[in-house]
Amino acid sequence: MRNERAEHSAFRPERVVLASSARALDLYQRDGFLFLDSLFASDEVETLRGAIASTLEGRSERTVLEVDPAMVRSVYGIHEHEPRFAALARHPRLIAAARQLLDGEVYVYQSKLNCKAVFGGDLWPWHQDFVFWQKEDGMPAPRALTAAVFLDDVTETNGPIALIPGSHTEGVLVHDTYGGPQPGYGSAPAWIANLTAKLKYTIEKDTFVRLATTNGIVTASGGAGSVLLFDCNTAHASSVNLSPYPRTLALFTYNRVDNAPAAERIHRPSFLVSRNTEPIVPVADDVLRPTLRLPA
Ligand SMILES: O=C(O)CCC(=O)C(=O)O
Repeated sequence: MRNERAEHSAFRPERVVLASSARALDLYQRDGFLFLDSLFASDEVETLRGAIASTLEGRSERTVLEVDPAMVRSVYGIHEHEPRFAALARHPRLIAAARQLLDGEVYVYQSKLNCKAVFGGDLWPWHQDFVFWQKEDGMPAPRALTAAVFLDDVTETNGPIALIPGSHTEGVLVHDTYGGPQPGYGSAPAWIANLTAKLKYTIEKDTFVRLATTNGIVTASGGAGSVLLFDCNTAHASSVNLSPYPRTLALFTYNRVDNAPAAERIHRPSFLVSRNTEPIVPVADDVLRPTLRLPA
């Protein structure tokens, strides 16, 4: 018997250009994610790509390496340390989408550059994001989403994000908790288990098999400048980078202002959980155009 949902998995996510359209909202509510094709133009992408090398260069507590320490896995807090990423985090095209999909004012909860280095950038196992933010930081409700801005072309072989459509509708899924040591990370703080290929909370295998069998799996590939928005309860993962092409994503998690965790519940550093919960004031739409100066 043919399975309609599984057939869906043969296709990429449906693509729309405007996050504010009624069609976009319907897709997001149905699937738990939305793919915005070429939201940023090539000159805007070039501005952003100009910020990658310096962000990766320095090593600080915000840098997470792969088990192979020659490769950077992620750099956190990019919207607070790099003017071009600060502008992107407040870009009206992202803020309009986040406000529309979350139905309220938003702030940046977390930001990061995820590198997926050539020939080996490591995987992200199947997980949901909300369970981390609920358990680790006390986020009250699943009213957050992540915008992944493609700074490289994302293909089927350089580690695209894979998602299970409709998985967000089941809330927090049955999950496994890994509390053991993080191989390769020595004496790193406990929160490293939220950021590595050996994640603390992963979707339990039978639950994953049931969902993947009934709903299918889609991968979000597309050109640089495209944006994937996904709900904090959408099951997602990514594989290793098998290719000689980098896959760099700038990810911004937007949380609804009225869903900020209580300050006394937050113990992770501010580069993992932003303390500034004021509603974002968007910048000008052309802020990333090369001829313009970025705001201080
Ligand atoms: O960058 C990726 O491939 C996945 C990132 C991810 O799963 C996450 O940030 O929760």
